[in-house]
Amino acid sequence: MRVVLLFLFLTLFVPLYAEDGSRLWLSPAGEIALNASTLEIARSELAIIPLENSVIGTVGDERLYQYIPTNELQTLAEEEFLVRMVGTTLVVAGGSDRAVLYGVYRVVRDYAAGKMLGRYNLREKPSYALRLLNHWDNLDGSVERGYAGRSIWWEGDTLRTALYQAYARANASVGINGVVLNNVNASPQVLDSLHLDKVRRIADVLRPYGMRVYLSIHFSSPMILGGLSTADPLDSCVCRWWKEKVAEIYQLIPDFGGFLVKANSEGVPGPQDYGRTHADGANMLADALSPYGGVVMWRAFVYSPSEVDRAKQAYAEFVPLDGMFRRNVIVQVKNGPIDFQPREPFNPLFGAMRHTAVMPEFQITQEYLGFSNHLVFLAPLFEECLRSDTYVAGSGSTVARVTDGTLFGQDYTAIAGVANVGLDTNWCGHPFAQANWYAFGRLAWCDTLSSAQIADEWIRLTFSSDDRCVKPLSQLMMLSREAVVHYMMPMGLHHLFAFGHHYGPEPWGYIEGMRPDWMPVYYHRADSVGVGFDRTASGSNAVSQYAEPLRSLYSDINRCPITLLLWFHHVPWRYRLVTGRMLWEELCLFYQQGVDEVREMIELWQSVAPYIDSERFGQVEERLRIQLHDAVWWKDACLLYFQTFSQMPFPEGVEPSIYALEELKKIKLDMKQHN
Ligand code: BDP
Repeated sequence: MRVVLLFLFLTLFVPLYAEDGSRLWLSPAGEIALNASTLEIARSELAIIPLENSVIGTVGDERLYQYIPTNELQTLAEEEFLVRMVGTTLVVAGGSDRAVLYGVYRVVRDYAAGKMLGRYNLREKPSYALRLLNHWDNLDGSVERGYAGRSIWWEGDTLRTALYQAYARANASVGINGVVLNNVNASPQVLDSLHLDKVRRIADVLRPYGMRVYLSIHFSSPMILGGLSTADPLDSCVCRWWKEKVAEIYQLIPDFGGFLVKANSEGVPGPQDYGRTHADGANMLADALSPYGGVVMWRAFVYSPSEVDRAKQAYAEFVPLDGMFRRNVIVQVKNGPIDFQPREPFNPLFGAMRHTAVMPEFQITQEYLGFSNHLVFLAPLFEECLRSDTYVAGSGSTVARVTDGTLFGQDYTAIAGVANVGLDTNWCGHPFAQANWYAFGRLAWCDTLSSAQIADEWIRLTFSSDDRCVKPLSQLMMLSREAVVHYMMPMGLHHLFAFGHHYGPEPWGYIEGMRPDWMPVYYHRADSVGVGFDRTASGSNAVSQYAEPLRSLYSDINRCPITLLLWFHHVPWRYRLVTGRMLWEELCLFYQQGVDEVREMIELWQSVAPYIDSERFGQVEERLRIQLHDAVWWKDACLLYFQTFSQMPFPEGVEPSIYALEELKKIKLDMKQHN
């Protein structure tokens, strides 16, 4: 008997796992029953810490009042928690069960990262009310732009209960409270009874962790599923169809979160097919959802092949609709005006719609960032966007503040990240890609956190708390995003990717008859004079969508930040920049710097070898080698191609190319994805 108990104890509490990455940043979990309540989960998580005494509960719990003054407890917002050490008792109080769970995860994180819990006194609430992952998962089990295996939700018929529980735990540990289970390019079938039943069963597993489920919908569902002859949002039969569908969903899932909608974008149907607006479409769905407290997240990722600069189109379509959306509609806006490029200026829609809830959408999956081969820590990219000052209500009107309710007091605040999760054992493909999931969650919880702090936390939880490991690793991670910008698309260049898979370089990309805005030459506009997209008043005038003083700053070739120069200007090859160098020289040096930075990342990784298990060490090392190979490939491809226009040699300090342009042009990777 004793042996059995000991064995049980060991299997429950001792980390018997290999370091295969499946643990993520979490401490090993005790067994948690499927029907456990949120507070039971919180208690079980807290049990890993040797505490003399602890009290956890919500404001209705009388025991808390012995420790915490009434006014402090009664002012706790729904998702707010308070953690305090009172004598030898750790107190975690929350405005709701899930707030308590968030408080507990905060303490567990600190404990696991080796912090002293002695003088706890903190109170936290999230920056955004809805903190969501968007899975681009198809019902056939594939994942659009997914690089970590098949879909955890839709691959096969099985309900992967233990996996969903682990997923929910990981999300709750950083405060993510919602998940869209299917691709924005949605199949109408997700709303049939078979799939809704699966959604119900998934929701049941996620619920105790404070997570709600949402679905992407196909705008023509009433026709395809319901047999109607139209999907016109002003048609009464269409409205009724959606109302009945929504009622059916809430019957199964009483806390269903709502719909995510991609409409009239990249060829998918939408209200404009019937001469209606985005607001008409969104409001029709919002009316169906509002009796149940559901929301509509309506995406602003719209552009069509026209004469108008793609970067301007979403703003032009959406700003005139400001104030016309129902209060439970949130317009979901990608961080930049084009499409998740290594660097873009912030999307000018942020701050431009004061009477509409607007939410940022980030991409955690590395569609344009080397898939799961390249190590790119994305917190600096997210942070750069959130901290960008839009100036729409004077200085300090950051993207974070115009979206999180601080400046405009929206009823709903939300933020979304396109998930990088799949069935791979380590969830995300690259061991460091987990850090991007973690970082998204942490920034959704607190939009003023610094990337450096997030890196520090994640390293301690994932690898080691030894400073000899934390410091170099943090340096490596903090270097990585700038490195990828440098070796792929420095100085504001964008969309130089190979058609289809978006992995390697194809700056020469041009296919007769193809949509121009899906081809690199549309974006870089290289010619014998120079390179870059003129978006000033003499060009597309996209600068006009930014408030002053940004408009003037971006318009001025000599003051425009060098990081965005070619985004806003067509700059002559011999133009002398403020750095004293000619554009051509500067561009070459940036590409070289990117390559050098990857070499530096490799050295930093090697320096932490003694602190890392051999399994993950080897995986990362192998991928860093691929990254270096790819960095050189990017440098050679872009510089050799641009050289055909600039007609100048590489400046001193730039390594000669090792590939020939004609050779590079022949590379065709077998990766099937559209545009
Ligand atoms: C692009 C992707 C495409 C997505 C689209 C979107 O290439 O796969 O469907 O964005 O966000 O980045 O709708």
